[in-house]
Amino acid sequence: MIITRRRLLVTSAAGAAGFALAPAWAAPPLKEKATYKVGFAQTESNNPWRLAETASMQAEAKKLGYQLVYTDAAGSAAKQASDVNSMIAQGVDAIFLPPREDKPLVPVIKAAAKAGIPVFLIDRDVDHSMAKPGEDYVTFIGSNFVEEGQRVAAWLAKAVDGKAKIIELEGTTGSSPANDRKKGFDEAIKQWPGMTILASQSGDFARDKGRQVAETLLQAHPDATAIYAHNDEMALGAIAALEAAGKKPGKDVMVVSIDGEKDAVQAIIDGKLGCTCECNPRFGPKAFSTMKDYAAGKSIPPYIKNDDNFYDSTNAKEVLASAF
Ligand code: GYE
Repeated sequence: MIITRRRLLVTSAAGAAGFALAPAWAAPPLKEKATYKVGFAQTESNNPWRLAETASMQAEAKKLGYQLVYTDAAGSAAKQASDVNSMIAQGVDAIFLPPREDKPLVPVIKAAAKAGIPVFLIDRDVDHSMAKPGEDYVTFIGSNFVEEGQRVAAWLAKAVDGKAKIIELEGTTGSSPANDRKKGFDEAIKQWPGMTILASQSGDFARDKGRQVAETLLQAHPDATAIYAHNDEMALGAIAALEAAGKKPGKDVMVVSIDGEKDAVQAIIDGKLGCTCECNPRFGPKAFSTMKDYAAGKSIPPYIKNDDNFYDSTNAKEVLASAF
């Protein structure tokens, strides 16, 4: 017999009749074993953040002696969904998934749960109106992206004395970090009436796309005085676009971003990038220890937060060597 999903009995008040039992679904259980076959369905491998994440997951699996089934969706949510389906077909014990976008991966997350395979979301979340932690997947482990956007907004406001005309380079459309980094930043700058967003467009979290979009938006808005990029790769692309347009990044236009990759920390040292809010990609130890805790029957919270550092000219030199 295949046990697919655990039925939980939840008591709820049922009027004068007293207490009734109402069913709710829980994520599938995981057996405690000496070794596991675990899937990791990466979204793409086009930036240092992704490479650092993959390296961390592979190193931890190796350390524990687990078999890691690794796939790379090459920037396609459809390919990532089929990668997860093939992991289900291979009968992995558990799946680690950074859903590229917050809706298209929901059906395969539910399919894994139905097949009795617990899914742990790492680095990106899904739309909670479509899938729920503790039910369709175990938990989401990652940074608070709203907070990241707020921290960058506060740094920028201070640096430009509350006055800026901003171009925003958004991450992958429909991804949880793009949604929440936008929300956090856009809402935070409302506190400063002198800060306005001239234009906001996706650069898909990629350096060259960021450069192209920045080039177009700078032509349309030559009065821009700041660029907020949802990740360092697009910020570095924007810095190249500014230089190509004969503008000095860090002086004529203040550039700010998120991730904390080595090239960005170097750009801070060079005076071209104002700040970057770290977003830690080294998920391996936390991802696998959460999985082991789950197998041991410990209660897992629906969200496990990664804490982020913050880099600017006051500490960039110290962190350069350890940046990814
Ligand atoms: O900021 C970006 C990557 O999902 C948090 O995705 C992650 C983001 C990260 O491609 O560089």
